[in-house]
Amino acid sequence: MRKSKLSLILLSAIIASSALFGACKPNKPADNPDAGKPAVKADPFGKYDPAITQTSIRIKTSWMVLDEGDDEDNNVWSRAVKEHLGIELKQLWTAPDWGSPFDEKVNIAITTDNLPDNIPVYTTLFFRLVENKRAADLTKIFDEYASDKVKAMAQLNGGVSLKSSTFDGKLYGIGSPPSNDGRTFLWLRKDWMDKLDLQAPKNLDDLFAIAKAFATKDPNGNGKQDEIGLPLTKNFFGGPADVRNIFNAYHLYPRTWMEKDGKLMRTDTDPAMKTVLNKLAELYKDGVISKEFTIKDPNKDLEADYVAGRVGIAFGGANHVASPSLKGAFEKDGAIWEAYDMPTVDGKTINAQFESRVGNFLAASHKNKNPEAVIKMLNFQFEVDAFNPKYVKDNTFNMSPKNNMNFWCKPSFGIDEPNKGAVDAKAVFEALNKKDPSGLKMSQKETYDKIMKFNEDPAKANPDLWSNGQMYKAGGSVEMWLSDKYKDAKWISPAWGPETDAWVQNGQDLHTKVQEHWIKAITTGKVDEEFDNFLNYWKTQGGAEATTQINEWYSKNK
Ligand SMILES: [Ca+2]
Repeated sequence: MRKSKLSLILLSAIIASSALFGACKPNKPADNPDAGKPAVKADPFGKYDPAITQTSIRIKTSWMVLDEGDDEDNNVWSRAVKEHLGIELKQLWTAPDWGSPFDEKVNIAITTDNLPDNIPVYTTLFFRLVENKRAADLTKIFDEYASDKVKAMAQLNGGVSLKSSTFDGKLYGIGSPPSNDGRTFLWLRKDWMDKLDLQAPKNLDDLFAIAKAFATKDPNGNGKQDEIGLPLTKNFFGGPADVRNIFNAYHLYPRTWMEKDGKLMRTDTDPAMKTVLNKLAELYKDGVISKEFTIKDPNKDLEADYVAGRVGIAFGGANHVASPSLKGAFEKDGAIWEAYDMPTVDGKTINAQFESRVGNFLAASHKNKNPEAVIKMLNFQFEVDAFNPKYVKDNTFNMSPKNNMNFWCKPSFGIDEPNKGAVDAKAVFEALNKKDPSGLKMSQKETYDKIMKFNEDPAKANPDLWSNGQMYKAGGSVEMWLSDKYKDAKWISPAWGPETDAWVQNGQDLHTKVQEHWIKAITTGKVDEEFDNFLNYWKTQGGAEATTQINEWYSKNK
């Protein structure tokens, strides 16, 4: 990357002077008493002596209670950065919630140029900081001071962390990339499959045949046709039966932007979507999709249907078997859930769909005399989050022994290693295979212990132990999740940039409109007509403008 070359050329003069002069001032080697001396290597974990002060800001809601005697300026995190980095971390102010109180305070601080040294903010606020020239240039500082862990995080998802924080070639912050390690599996009730003599689905038609058998052959054995074949909700996404998997099985990625012929296009306007809508309309007509899906509560009602033993198909992550719906069905209806590879339209491996837009950013004030301290605190936070034994002896950085949520006091709140889930699962899975938990972190050891307990007597296991046992058994969802065939099976939206004005204005409405149009298409079967209606709405109600604007951005930021 260009910053690496630049920093090599400018190394000696700049390292020595950056701590003395604010980042806003030009570096003038002639004024620098250290100029000409050998460069001191930047230490990502070096302790300031004497200690320096860094101010910050944080959200502090009424329910973010700390142990008695602790407060926002004196807590497990502030004491640790003092001890290990020589940084006195002081909160300039707190806000009682995300959104309006926090945003207003940051906006005022931007206007009056009265920002803290360490600035953890989210999207719009970060862009405003940069526009108003309140953020320190971290280009060289990041290169020199960011730890390997922080740099690895910054490379995820095509380097979106730094790309999103770079303006005119200069780095003004660090973004937390969205996670891309999750993966949705097809979950089926194995007890129903066995009862109806059904085999694991090899292709999509097999899956739809299973759904039809579940809906029509009374697998719950109550003599009534009360089962739901393919669960669907009026929200389509989220909840125990996220339908995204069906679209992804056709290599379609709804509700985001994709590249077509070198330009960005809203995926929902792709006529290929009609293939899936036609299939869903057919399943609705055949009674495989419940006629009540448009009126039921997407979460509460569907969960009740699972628990009551009326649903045998679910879509969710490797841990979905531990969700209230699936675990509840085990507990109340004896459901045995197994994870399966989701079949696809052409037999190719399914790609998991991920967004690329960064939500949370960390910046340093342009007035911060030690902008590298912001990076050092982030380095430290990543070590603690990885349970580095040099800094971490117990779980108190997360939860106090009195069960208070200490993690709210993280100096760079919102910036996290996004793919912790797979890292934890892999550690536990490998420890189980080796029968050696000695290398596990505390939270991982808890999971390990549950599975060992489950293995002692699976027949007597409670639902919590059972669901963990299902996940971690040989050939279970965790092993599938970590398998090589899924390593690169990801689809990441190319639209990593900020939202456009047109989208801010009309995006929510267009989003809602997609749902309305899908519901109409599925329930009436008039897919072509409804799709054209939607396209017309899209073109005239802000969608065309949003497409033009995002492509203006894309042409400069591909
Ligand atoms: Ca029945």
